[in-house]
Amino acid sequence: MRRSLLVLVLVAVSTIGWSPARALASGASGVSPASPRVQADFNGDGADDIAVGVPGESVGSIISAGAVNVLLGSAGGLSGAGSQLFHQDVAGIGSAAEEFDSFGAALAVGDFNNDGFDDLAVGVPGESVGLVTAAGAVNVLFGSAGGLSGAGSQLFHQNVAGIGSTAEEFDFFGSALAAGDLDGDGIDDLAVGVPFESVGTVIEAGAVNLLYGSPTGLNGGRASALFHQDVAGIGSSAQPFDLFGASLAIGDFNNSTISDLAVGAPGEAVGTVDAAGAAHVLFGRATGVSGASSQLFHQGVAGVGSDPEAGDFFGGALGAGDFNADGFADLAIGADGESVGAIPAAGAINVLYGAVGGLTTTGSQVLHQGVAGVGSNPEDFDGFGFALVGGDFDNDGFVDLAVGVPFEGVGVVPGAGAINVLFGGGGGLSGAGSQLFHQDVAGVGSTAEEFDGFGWSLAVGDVQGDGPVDLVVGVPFESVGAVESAGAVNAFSGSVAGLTGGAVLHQDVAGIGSTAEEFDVFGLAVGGPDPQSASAAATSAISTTSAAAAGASEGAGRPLP
Ligand SMILES: [Ca+2]
Ligand SMILES: [Ca+2]
Ligand SMILES: [Ca+2]
Ligand SMILES: [Ca+2]
Repeated sequence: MRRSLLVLVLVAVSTIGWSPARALASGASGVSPASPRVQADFNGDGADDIAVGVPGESVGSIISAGAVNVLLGSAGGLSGAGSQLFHQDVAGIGSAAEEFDSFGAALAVGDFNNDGFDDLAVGVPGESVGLVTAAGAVNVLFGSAGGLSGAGSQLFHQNVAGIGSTAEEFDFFGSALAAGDLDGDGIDDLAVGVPFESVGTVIEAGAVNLLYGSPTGLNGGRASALFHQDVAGIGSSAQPFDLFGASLAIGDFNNSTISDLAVGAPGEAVGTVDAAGAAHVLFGRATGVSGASSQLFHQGVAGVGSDPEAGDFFGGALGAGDFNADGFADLAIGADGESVGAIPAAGAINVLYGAVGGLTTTGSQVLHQGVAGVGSNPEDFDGFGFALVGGDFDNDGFVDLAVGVPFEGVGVVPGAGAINVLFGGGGGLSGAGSQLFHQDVAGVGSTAEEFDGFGWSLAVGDVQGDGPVDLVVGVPFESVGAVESAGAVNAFSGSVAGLTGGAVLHQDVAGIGSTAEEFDVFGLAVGGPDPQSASAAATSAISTTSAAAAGASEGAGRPLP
């Protein structure tokens, strides 16, 4: 298969969180959410909690209905103690568990009803709406002193009154999610990626539904909005397989005090170059988000490094954070299909910095494993940049960036996966002092095995409640004992010295609901509260989210190379 086609297939499968192949392989969808608030957690105890998507989970005998395990933070770090299990057959949660719903393929955390407890949005991209197969849906679970529950939960899809467009087959609404306050009313809002939405007759052009928070939850106040490339002010135009909405991130890129929405379109053709990819910035205002003055970036725009090439999938993952601590949020854009020199799909990221007026190409960077200080080397199909998340891991006031490299070989073990951690500073991100982790690094639990997919998904939160931001790495194809692709997550702790390895958590760990079963793909998506908000030194009003990636972040059923 030609590389570009291969990558396209990989991306398509990985971004949707569901596919027919998923029953055989597993799924992929990546999303990490955030909300601009200090100490955001579901039960309000001061330690951030982490949601782990298990979209391949069977509910009873219903295969790949999907579930979410919620793991609670504490001074000792993430553990199974007090954890919760949710799926669509839990009381109060809308719809019902059905085959290939893939509940948990994407996750986002925010306080959507402004009661001080974080709430959880769960993507269910394979959900059928009425008789419409895989139109997709989102369940919203609300937090309380007792943690998350099904009580008062909300269910959204495109046939709900007020939500734009209509539910159509294989839209996969809910493939990517991001939370943040996009209208500055102090209440978090939810962006929902619908990358396979048809715009008019243009198939898989993609769209984003934006639901605003209110004291009564999402969609209770300001009217929801629908965005795609044919909306006035938004760059380019809707073309087949643009996959607009495959990834999402939120940050205040123009430092206006109101957060803005970054949208990846990794399938975007640049000129005649297919799937080179693009990323948009839609600005938040007190009147809500609109296309006015929006920005469009891709490789080939003056000042943006590298050139657009087929299958780069620029925009397959996004990670926001103020890497240079100047008050303007910055954006890392994954291009996991990017060739480094002659090395295909080694992967790279472009970093664009915030300024008055939004993101600027001034000082922009291209970073990959061939850059000085960045661990490992670029190799065929590493997929560097498949998942991204920002967090101030060393608590120095500069947001740092974790980069998933889920297909990295470790020694002679193909596809075991790795992450590179790049630290922020006055000059922005750099390779200086960067860290490289995989499961054969001392202190990191488990062992690197073929196609574990370590680094497929990433989430951050101050799970210890001690200041430095902590990291959770999804390893969805990890075998638990002899159970293949049951999936696991590796926890890391932040400190002034950077990250160190911690617990390995999966469904056979005491306290964690259900049991490890084949192709559960626990960890295909992970979600935590706002990375920047957990750092007192960081600027306010920044949320970070990484979404599904290409060849890999928030997804399922992706065939392994
Ligand atoms: Ca809430
Ligand atoms: Ca809001
Ligand atoms: Ca900045
Ligand atoms: Ca830092």
